[in-house]
Amino acid sequence: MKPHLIALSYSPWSIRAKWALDHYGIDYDYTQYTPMLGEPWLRMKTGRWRGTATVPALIAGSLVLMDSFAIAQWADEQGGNTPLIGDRSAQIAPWNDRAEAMLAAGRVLVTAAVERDPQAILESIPVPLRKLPGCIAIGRMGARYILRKYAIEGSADLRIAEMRRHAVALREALAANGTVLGSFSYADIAMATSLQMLRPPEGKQFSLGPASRRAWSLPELAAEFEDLLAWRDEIYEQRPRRRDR
Ligand SMILES: N[C@@H](CCC(=O)N[C@@H](CS)C(=O)NCC(=O)O)C(=O)O
Repeated sequence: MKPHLIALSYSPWSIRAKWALDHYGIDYDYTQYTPMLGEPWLRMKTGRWRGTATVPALIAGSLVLMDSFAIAQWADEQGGNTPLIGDRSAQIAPWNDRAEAMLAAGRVLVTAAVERDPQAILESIPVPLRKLPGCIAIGRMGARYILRKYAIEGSADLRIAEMRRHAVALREALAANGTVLGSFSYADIAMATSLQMLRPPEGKQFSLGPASRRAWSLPELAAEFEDLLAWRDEIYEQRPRRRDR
């Protein structure tokens, strides 16, 4: 039986997992997850009845992985292409932590921006449900649900400062090596996907409506780190994923 990936097509965590699976040419069944409404189903599929349930989630036989880095490590073990992790796990893990911190800070800002914008809420609702009466109110509940589920301490300024700190570290690593660790690895994938919080990539590999695109943008940070966004866009282009779903 094929592995089954449950993911959110536009979410950077899910993009990392898909990127790793696609790098090794691993075929998998895919289910698009709906935040909040889909959670009981996600818990049932994964057996994760307690604690936080997140996507991406990969089910491969009796194995259930609910973390993008764990999914990438599993994909790496399957082999079939130049390793993204291989024996560099110890060097990659701190970059994965940086990427997580950047995304956690950015998620609060992005979700708050979506919650304020009815058009962005509408774009986040699965197409077949968009005509239902009250769908914007349900979507807004979904955004508030995410804000509560992933609440972190501190002001918006502190979050921006946190993101800036990691972006500066990335800039220094790239200046020294061209890639985060000297040759392309999962550290590049983790950091490149985190830059989505500054400005999402363009192009047909990445479909996001105009209001969502606005919500997913921090113009000041983006202007400060145009060099990193150009690096991100280049590796997205050079290393296209097989699917955007
Ligand atoms: N450490 C996890 C974090 C994943 C995560 O935060 N996923 C969020 C993305 S916003 C999610 O599942 N959101 C939907 C929800 O919580 O309903 C990973 O790397 O996979």
